[in-house]
Amino acid sequence: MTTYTSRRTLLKGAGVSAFAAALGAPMPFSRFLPEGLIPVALAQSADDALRSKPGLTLLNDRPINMECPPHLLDDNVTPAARLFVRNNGLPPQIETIADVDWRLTIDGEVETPLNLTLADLKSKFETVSLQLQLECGGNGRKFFRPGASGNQWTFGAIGCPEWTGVRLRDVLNAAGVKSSAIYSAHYGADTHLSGNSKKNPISRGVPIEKAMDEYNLIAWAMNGAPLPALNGYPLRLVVPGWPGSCSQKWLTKITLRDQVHDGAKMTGTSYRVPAYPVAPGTPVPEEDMQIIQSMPVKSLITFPQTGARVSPKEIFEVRGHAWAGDDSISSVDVSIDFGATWARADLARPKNNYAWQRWRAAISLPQSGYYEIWARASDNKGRAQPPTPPGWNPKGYLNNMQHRVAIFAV
Ligand SMILES: Nc1nc2c(c(=O)[nH]1)N[C@H]1C(S)=C(S)[C@@H](COP(=O)(O)O)O[C@H]1N2
Ligand SMILES: [Mo]
Repeated sequence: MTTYTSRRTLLKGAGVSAFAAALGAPMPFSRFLPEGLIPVALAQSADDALRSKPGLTLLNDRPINMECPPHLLDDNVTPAARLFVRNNGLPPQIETIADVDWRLTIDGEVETPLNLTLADLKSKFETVSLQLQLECGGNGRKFFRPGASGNQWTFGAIGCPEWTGVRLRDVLNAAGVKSSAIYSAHYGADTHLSGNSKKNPISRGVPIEKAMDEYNLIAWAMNGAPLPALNGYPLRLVVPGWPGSCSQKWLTKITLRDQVHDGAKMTGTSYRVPAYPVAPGTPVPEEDMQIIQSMPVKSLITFPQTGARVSPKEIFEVRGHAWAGDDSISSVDVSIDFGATWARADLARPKNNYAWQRWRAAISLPQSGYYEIWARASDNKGRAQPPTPPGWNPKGYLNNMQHRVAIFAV
């Protein structure tokens, strides 16, 4: 058979088998699919994604990446429709997922490898519900100078829903963690953008001490309902406090390893930052990059919405959330004068460890004009949010600068 398509543009050999698996159907003409083209049926349309999460901002459609504007994150418990989406590949098509066939494998440095159904997870382990923050390591990337490639997240790659599942620790203990286990490796059912079934879109892990933290969940529900398709249906990890990338979606396997995991997005500049401060734009040798662990102290102003109008001297409430990775919040302060003076906000206790904390302050503006409200959270280790992006790094991670909203007194 002859074709007019240059062979150079065709996927090599076994390349597209992952597409066929995700489609649930063979692709008789797969050898002619030009490299870089994603089957239409798998490239979930941006319209569908936005319909399932109205009001979110689409940053990329292949793969789908969406963030939530801060004023839509005002709920104490983030609704599923407001939780951001960070996809590195193509999610499994929800129509092709049969819950009864879903398996979670636990293997590697364990006494007894496990192969668990969803029913096994629900019946053999204690079910727990926890409100846990999930934030992308690249949240705030847009504000670094020089900029970094990748999704240009502003403030909205964060959410704090209530998750239901079983403790990762309980499942690992059931398999029997060997003393040789030092790191976890997480695998999901999504497909690499190339369609190459040998490549994972992302496979990250955490040191065994973090993996055994009692707050990590293998979750099947968010806010009492099955996980949304875009957020990992039917099963995902939630490893709160660390970059969201540790929380594998569409979870199929956890391998315990006797070395630091080297899966996709564990090496190079992925989720790693220089071990020492560098001047913006400096090339950093790979051996000087270290894996991000806890996310830094941060806060959002969720009310009022930026651009709001109030009357001079009118007393109104400002509120938002604050969180601090593995740590907790000690105080939140607000300013209406570009940080010259600060007033202490009321701070609520978190629902549980790793849940964000609600803060509120009553303020007024002295006379008509333009103001900004700034919020600054401090953590229990005495670290506070800076007014501008901190520690430049090649991929633009860990930007915990203060959130500012514009406000007019008229
Ligand atoms: N299987 C899989 N898991 C994944 C990802 C992915 O692309 N594939 N993205 C990770 C990243 S980078 C983040 S920030 C979180 C985002 O979770 P969410 O999309 O539910 O908000 O999922 C993580 N888990
Ligand atoms: Mo992420």
